[in-house]
Amino acid sequence: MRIGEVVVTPVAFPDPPLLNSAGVHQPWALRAIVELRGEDGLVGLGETYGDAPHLALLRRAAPAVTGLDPFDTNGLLRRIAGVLGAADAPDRHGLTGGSSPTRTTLKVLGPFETACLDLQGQLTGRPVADLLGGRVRDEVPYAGYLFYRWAAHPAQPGPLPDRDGDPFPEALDAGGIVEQAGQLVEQYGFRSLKLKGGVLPPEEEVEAIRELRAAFPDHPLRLDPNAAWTVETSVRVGERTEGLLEYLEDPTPGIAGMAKVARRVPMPLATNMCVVAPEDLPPGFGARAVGVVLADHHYWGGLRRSAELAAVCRTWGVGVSMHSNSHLGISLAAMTQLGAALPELTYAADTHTPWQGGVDVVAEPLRIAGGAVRVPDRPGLGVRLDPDALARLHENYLRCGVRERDDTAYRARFEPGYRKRRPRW
Ligand code: GKR
Ligand code: MG
Repeated sequence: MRIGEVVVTPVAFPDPPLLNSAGVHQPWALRAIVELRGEDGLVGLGETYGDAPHLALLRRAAPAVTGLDPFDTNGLLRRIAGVLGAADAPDRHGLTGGSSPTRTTLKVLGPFETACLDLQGQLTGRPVADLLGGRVRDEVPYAGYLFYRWAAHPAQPGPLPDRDGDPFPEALDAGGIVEQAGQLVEQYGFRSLKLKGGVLPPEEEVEAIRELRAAFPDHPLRLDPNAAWTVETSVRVGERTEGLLEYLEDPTPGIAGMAKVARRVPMPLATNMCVVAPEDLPPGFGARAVGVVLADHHYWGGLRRSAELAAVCRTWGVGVSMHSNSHLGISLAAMTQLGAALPELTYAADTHTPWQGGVDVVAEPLRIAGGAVRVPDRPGLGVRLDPDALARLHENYLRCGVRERDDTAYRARFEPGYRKRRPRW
């Protein structure tokens, strides 16, 4: 079977005003949905970032994928690398590290590789987890992802999403975060919690962790300020949260800074910012900068390369967790298939799913219950596209006016003078 047609569709879906060290989420999150249509009617699915520069590269790569055998993922990389050359799409918000031609190629490869594996699974009648070595678990645990947030997006020109899909109130202090955690734990059964930090002065975020610990004594906790702190601040927070955190994620920018912090804090440091591509592995691991890497098939070049990353981590005695950005159900299915097959995944994976208010492009999205997603037995990724939903979300994209994620510029519209500073404290 050959891939007969490649369709890349940008979509937009409502996103609440979640705060982070770069600013605040815009009202619409962007994704691109990749369909590899086989000559025999089968469709392989992939999901990735929808920002304009990335979208342009996906569209540049798409014709090169036509005619390919979906089992030939080495050929897929050759073809994509061939058409991209030294293209380098910027990572303006910088929440997943910087960019380079290698990173750009792997980021473009990701959704096509995932869609090829979906096709391979459908052709062989096996779930993708089987193609990745077989299941080591039947359900993949996810962490409840806590965000400081505004109550609602401020009034502004242009269409705003309906607030009905967003049942969460404002959270701008420790009390608000504990309340939000309660809501998420009750609704989804999460058994681990991650707080997105880098928003308030560090002492206030330490206080939120203390209150979370008091309210949820058995939940492993993590704190991720996205490199908002200096080395000294990171060390101080590390000391004050001793015994409270399973890991501290990206407290400070860069491998060198992370290595300095790692030597002085009691808990492992995790990252989705300083070790984000193969070229970062020798310096990052050599410097002992991190104890946990958050794998992410969207920028590590797909599911098999993420499994390879996990194997490298095992060799170095580095733990594996999983990173997420605002996403839909194809990504959740891909993360679940990967998580099912990774013996090295010993932490609950991140997901933004609860923030998407049930909006999706797949017909029957996988559900989080008891803090985990049951791995589907169906062939491939185990989800199929809902064409009407895809059309609606594409219509959102056409109407919403957002073409690139820029949390900093969006926040500055309401707080003139706001700018991203890393480190800030
Ligand atoms: O959605 O605001 C967000 C997150 O901060 C995201 O962009 C990060 O990439 O979740 C991510 C992380 O763990 O750093
Ligand atoms: Mg992170």
